[in-house]
Amino acid sequence: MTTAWHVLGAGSLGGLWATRLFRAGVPVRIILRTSERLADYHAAGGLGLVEDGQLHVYPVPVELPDASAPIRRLLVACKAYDAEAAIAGVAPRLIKGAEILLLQNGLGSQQAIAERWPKSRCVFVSSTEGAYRQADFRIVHAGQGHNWLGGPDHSVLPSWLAELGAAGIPYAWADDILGKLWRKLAINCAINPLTVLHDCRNGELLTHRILVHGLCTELGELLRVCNQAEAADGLEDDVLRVAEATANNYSSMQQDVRSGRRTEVSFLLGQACRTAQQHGLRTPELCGLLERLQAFLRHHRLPAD
Ligand code: NAD
Ligand code: KPL
Repeated sequence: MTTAWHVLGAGSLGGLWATRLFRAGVPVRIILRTSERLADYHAAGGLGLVEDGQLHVYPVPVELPDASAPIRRLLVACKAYDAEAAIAGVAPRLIKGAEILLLQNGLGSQQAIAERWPKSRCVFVSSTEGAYRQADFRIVHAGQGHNWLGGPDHSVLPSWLAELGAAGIPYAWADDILGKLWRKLAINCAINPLTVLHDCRNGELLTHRILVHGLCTELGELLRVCNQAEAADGLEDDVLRVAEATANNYSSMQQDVRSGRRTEVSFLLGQACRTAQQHGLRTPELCGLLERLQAFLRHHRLPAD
């Protein structure tokens, strides 16, 4: 029998994955936090996905964390700061050797989870797809992108990758998933905090090249001391390319701040600064940026971690 995918976190990215898997005939179950959320879900009539302006609602089965069925494959699509606690809520149901796919941006949460559940097989995912919530259980597929998947221990290719292909989820296996995650983290560190502090779209950073250059220089040094030399190569050019390609967009951190939501700063710039400190590397531009960003967040009564 085909293994069911349990999806923890029915938000933007979790909804995008769950609906595509479900409509391809892959068994999927969404885990909702409370019976109130379960009632809201049934009232919404299912999980809606808007693609090219067209809404389709899919009756993806839902359950609570304390349901009885064992979990063999868990897709964790919560924010980085919620992921570990969310898994802990279903941990008694994880079978030995269960696969845990982690969709979180940044770094830090994945390692904490892999250490806490060593009997599970963690797969890290670096996603450049774009989705947002129009309403509860209504997801808009906003940007085409790609998903890189890989094991922290260079593990063998999982057999279920074909299910992603069948579901139209763009993917590739990455032998060097940590390099991919570090590269994305570095790009996010060079762009996202500045867009918050300057209250601007990504493209405006092209007029702040000296600031971007200083950050990219330190990020490149950090990647090299972390044995991620490949992720450091051409970083600044890539940051400028991304800022130009997404010139009219607001970064995800800027959107979080504008909507009064907690940011993932601790797993992005915070992680970069902590790692630099652990390696004894001085990164005054990055640390100064983190201090200014945290002061800004506190001033706006948002968590600074
Ligand atoms: P989101 O806020 O839209 O969704 C997260 C969901 O997790 C929410 O519905 C929340 O209620 C749920 N959740 C939290 N704790 C839970 C628990 N204990 N049990 C069950 N559900 C729980 O977030 P998102 O935008 O989908 O982002 C998820 C991750 O994917 C983040 O790390 C983000 O950076 C990354 N990411 C998102 C996008 C995107 O376009 N949205 C793209 C790339 C990467
Ligand atoms: O990933 C991004 C984000 O907004 O989080 C981009 C816009 C690519 C740059 O950091």
